[in-house]
Amino acid sequence: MEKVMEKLEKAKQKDATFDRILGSMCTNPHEIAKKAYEMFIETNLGDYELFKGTKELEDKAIEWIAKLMHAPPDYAGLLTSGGTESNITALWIFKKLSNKNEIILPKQAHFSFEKAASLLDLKLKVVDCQHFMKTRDVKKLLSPKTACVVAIAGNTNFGYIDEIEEIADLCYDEGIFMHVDAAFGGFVIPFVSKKIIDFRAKISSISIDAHKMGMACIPCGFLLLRDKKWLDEIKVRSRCTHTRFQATLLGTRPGAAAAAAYAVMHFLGYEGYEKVAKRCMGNTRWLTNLLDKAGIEYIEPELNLVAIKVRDAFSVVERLKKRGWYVGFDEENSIIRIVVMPHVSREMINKFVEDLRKVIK
Ligand code: 0PR
Repeated sequence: MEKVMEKLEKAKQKDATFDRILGSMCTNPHEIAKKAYEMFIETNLGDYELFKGTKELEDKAIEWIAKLMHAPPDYAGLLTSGGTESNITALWIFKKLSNKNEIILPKQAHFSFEKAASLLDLKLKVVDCQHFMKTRDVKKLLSPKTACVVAIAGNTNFGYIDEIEEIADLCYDEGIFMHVDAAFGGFVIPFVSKKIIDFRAKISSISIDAHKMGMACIPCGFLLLRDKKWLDEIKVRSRCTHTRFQATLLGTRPGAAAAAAYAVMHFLGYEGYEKVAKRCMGNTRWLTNLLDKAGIEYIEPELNLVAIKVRDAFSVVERLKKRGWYVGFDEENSIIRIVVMPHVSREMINKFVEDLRKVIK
């Protein structure tokens, strides 16, 4: 046992730690989430007849997020392994319900939609927008084959929010499904923005990740659907489990993730998350103030994500790495991306900007 533990320690030492990670949408899970995860480590929600208590925690976590997203009475919620699974599942359902295969989505959409397209044989019609998607551009791409429009609430590169309310109205009028990817923004926007991204708009579904700004444990996301009947499209009889049906992409699913999400949601409450989101926004302004002072250009942030304009993003990333910093980047837009997650302190930001100045001079 000691020998293996030593090997584990050695491997762990090679990993980056969050005190140097600035480009990730993941963060250190909340202490209570870690405790809950450990406590439920062996449970499997793929066969919840065996784990009724864990299933209750999953249902309560889904209820918590459904309330935050103003879900209607007939909603259905799934706990997933994250944004990718949620996005794939939504498109899977909407393709089946509509019997159509075209998806309209913004250029900034996450690459998980490419995976969905490849798996589900969908045609992606990409809206060529700069930072976020506008209703008038969606209109131009609508066709009788459109199954669903995807809009992003907090996109991966800029943290911008598409025109969700207006696009939802358009989709509703045209009888088209609309999915919102709020994997990143779902735990921030309700607390720091007046924009409506949830079921108060005429959206069909929304995905929100608890393993990002929700501070739960990996893997944990949620998919909410306006109508629970839609789940029938993906329901299969499970012949070997004690549970008779499954309506999830995954079979065996970690109950520990549900317990961790439940624990942190009920420990922090909506007020606790509001504090976290506001602190992250305050730290984002701290970062942009320092960038202003240093004369470094950036794209005005809408959420806790700053896209810094640099000349050669790839080489800036490499030089920052040599100084121990991990940032995100997008070569096409020539930006490096800083996600001001809960673990990103003002002290980290101060040190980082000092190093960034040296690197780009
Ligand atoms: N939707 C949006 C808007 C996202 O930003 C992401 C992930 C997803 C969906 C997919 O979520 P899952 O990875 O949970 O399936 N966006 C980043 C990415 O993978 C997050 C990221 C980046 C996380 C770097 C960690 C990291 O080290 O591109």
